[in-house]
This record gives sequence, C-alpha cells and structure tokens, in this order.
Amino acid sequence: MQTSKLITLDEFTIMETRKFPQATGELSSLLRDIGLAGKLVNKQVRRAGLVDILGEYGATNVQGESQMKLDIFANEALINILKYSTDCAGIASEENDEYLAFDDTFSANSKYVVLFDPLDGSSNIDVNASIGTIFSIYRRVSELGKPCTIEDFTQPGNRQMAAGYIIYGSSTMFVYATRLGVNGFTLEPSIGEFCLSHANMKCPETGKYYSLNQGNTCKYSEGMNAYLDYCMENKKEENRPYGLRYIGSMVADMHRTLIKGGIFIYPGDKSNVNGKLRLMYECNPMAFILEAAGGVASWGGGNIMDINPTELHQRTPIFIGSKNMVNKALEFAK
Ligand code: P6P
Repeated sequence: MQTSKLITLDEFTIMETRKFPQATGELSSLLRDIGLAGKLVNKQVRRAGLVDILGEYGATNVQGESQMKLDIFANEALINILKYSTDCAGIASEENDEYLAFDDTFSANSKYVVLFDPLDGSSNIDVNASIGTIFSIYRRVSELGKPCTIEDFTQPGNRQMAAGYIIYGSSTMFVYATRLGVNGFTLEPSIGEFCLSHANMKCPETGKYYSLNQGNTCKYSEGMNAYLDYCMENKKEENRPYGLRYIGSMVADMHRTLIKGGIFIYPGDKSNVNGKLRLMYECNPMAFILEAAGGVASWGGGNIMDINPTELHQRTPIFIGSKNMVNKALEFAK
C-alpha cells in the first residue's frame, strides 16, 4: 500500500527556514515549542470529563472572567515550555495581568516574544464544544541581552512575524501563518506529531455564512442591524439569505471562516463601544492569518493590524473573513 509521505510540523518549519539563508531557525523552533504545548493541552482537553479538571478554578482572570481549571493548565503549559525554550524572551497572556519577562541569559538574548490566549472559548469546555489556543509572535524591539519590555508586547499587528492557533475539535489541528502563507497540520495521535494536512490555505473571496451573536441585536447600531437585514434578505441570485453559524468559540468560528469562507463579526455596541474581543492575542493573530490567506480584517474604520496598541488587554471591534463579504459589511457598519 502506497503510504503518502507525512510531513510533520517540525520538518515543515525546517523546510520553510531553508528558504531564507540568513534565517537562524529560532522562529521554527518557537513554533515547534508552541506545538508541544498544544499536544500537552490536547491530552487534558481530550479527557477533561474524566479527570477533576472541569469546573471553575475559583479564581477570576484579569478580564474578571471565572477561570476554568483547563485555562490554568493551558496557561502554565505554555509559560513553562516557552520559559525553558531558547527562543522566547517573554510572554503576555489573557490570563495574566502583566507580561512576563523571562530572566535567564538564554531568554534575555532571544529575539522573539509570544502573546497568547491559552484556551479561548473556555466557557464551551463543559459542553464539549471546540476550543482553542491562539498565539502571536513578534520580534522584540527592546535591547537584546536585557529583559523584554512592555513595548515588545504593544506593537501593531502589522509587525507580527507569525501567528496561529490550535483547535481542539473533532480533530486537533495546528494552523499557522507567516508572510509566506497559511498551513494546517492535523495531530496524528499514534505518532504524537502534527502532520501537514491543509497546505497553503486560502480563504474564499465570498461565502454563505455570517457569524455573530445575534442576541446582541438590541445593542447594535442602525448600520449593523441594516447589515443583518441584508444577510437575511431573500436574494437567491446573490446566494442570500446567508446561513447563520455561531459556535461562540472564536477559534472554531474562525477556522470555519478560513476554510469555507464567510464573515465573523464581533462589533462594538451601545454598551461596549470596543466590542468584547482582545486586540493583541485574539484579533491581531486572526487578522494576520486571514490576510495571509487572502481575507480581510477590519475594526470598522480601518485594518485591525494598523491599530497602535495603548494597553495589553485592550479590546477592538472585528469584521473578518472573506474579502467581498467584509467589504460589503463595512458599507453598512461605517
Ligand atoms: P459571546 C469566548 O468566551 C470568546 O472570548 C470568543 O471565543 C467568542 O468568539 C466570544 O467570546 C463569544 O462571545 O458574547 O457571543 O458569548
């Protein structure tokens, strides 16, 4: 039986590095470290119902959200692996009030920092819906050899070197983007490796799904409600009405949007002018991925990745997905 050549994440990142003779391999090594953290989290997620890891941790995070035990496990797995890697100067996490500068010599001489949401969509854990880890990688702007600084963690999204997510769904996938493009890897449990399964991923220019929490309609602007009417209008020749798909887990909704096309929206509204989702470790990485795949990501008045951050946990409205659908939505929402 012909066995197709499996290309693991490790092999793929090394092959990508070879396209840049001056590359040191540090970014590849960092991606592999994050992949290892994903495998550790996956092991716990897959058995969450069997071990005492479900249920609330009892603490609340910087967002004021109750922390699920899996949140804490995922956060600590990422921090510990990146702290002892040789390629990360420090991290910022949704679960931590402040960034962490790793204080050993190796880390102080590393040129990258990583921001992440360790387990996004964690309110879905107890109902076994897909959840995910989101990460964003920047080259630091602070002096090598010294601890990283807040300026390393508040760069605009257009300075990202790489970004990606791990989705713990019907299968576990590692999807990441560099400026070369977007590639997806599916975990093969029998060998414990992420293997290339979705090469050179592209977001279709249009799609048939819109994805938002329609329960918030009462808080939406007139323009947003006009857009919803547009989505639900009976225009067969324009493939409308669109279907509504909303899982309530950003990684799951974004993974579908990347593969099938469509639009995901979490807009500002009358009670939260900046919406709910976080710029640095949810919206910027997803924007980087979707734009590398030919999609568009806007805050409603410009590109998400052009926002100059003022604080680590700031929120932003987001309109993201198929180019034609986002541009149409912006005509209404502006
Ligand atoms: P809402 C999950 O809590 C999350 O941060 C994202 O993963 C998801 O897209 C969003 O919030 C869902 O928010 O208000 O619709 O429940």
